[in-house]
Amino acid sequence: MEKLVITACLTGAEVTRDQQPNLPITPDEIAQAAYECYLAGASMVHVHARDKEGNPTQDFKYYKEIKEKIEAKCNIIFQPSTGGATWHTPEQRMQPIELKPEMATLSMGTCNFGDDVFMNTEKNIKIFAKRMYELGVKPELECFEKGMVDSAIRMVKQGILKAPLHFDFVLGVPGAMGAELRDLLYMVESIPADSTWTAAAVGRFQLPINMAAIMLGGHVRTGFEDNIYYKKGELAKSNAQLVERIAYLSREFGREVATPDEARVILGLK
Ligand code: KMH
Ligand code: ZN
Repeated sequence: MEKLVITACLTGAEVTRDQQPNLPITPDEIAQAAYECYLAGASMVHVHARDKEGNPTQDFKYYKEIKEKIEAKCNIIFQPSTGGATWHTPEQRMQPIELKPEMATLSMGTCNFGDDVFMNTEKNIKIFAKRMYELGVKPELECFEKGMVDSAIRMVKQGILKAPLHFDFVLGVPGAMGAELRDLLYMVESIPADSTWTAAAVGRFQLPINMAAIMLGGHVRTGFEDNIYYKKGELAKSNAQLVERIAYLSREFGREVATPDEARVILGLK
């Protein structure tokens, strides 16, 4: 089976230090966490920036600083968020694309997100996608619902997205698709055959969905953005601890873990 690409989602926009005392927040902390995840077997980091007060920010300058600090330590793939927090404007959310990262997230539709609405109109998805392709950034298509997969397929036909696609199924968000095995299978069976895909799931669903992805030939996203626990009632010590477990389990199943350069080939990055 193809080697496993592990993405570490280090910080997210929603988790707080009160919930997870080891959450990386400053650019230095995020770069150090990225490096530890790289050593543990991650080949990509999904990054959300925080400002000096620890609040989510999409400000270009924070992403630039984080990118440079990570690149000074290792060659892990830097994948900034364009999702930001639910209250960020599309203009704010787009800023990290200007750094020309190899990949950035592109959320493929609107859904409820806890008590909030995560707004992604078709018009804005197209604006985000256009700018990404202009700058040579491959989108990772964040799909919180099956309808978002269908939108991606439609947008390939419209010439807005370019195959081969790379999907990230984010399951178990309250207000969107669940995170049972059948939910993942439905997503996997719905994408074009030449696509690559990663599976992420929220809270207690993270590990079982990650395990299923390893066995199904997909790739894995783990980290504090989606889940702060190592197991029930026990907070994880670090993002790297979660990555280490995935790398170990994958190897136990006979599936080697990709280096960043191997992941670049698998994901079709330049
Ligand atoms: N924080 C969520 C509202 C992404 O990074 O692209 C959106 C999100 C998706 O995390
Ligand atoms: Zn994110």
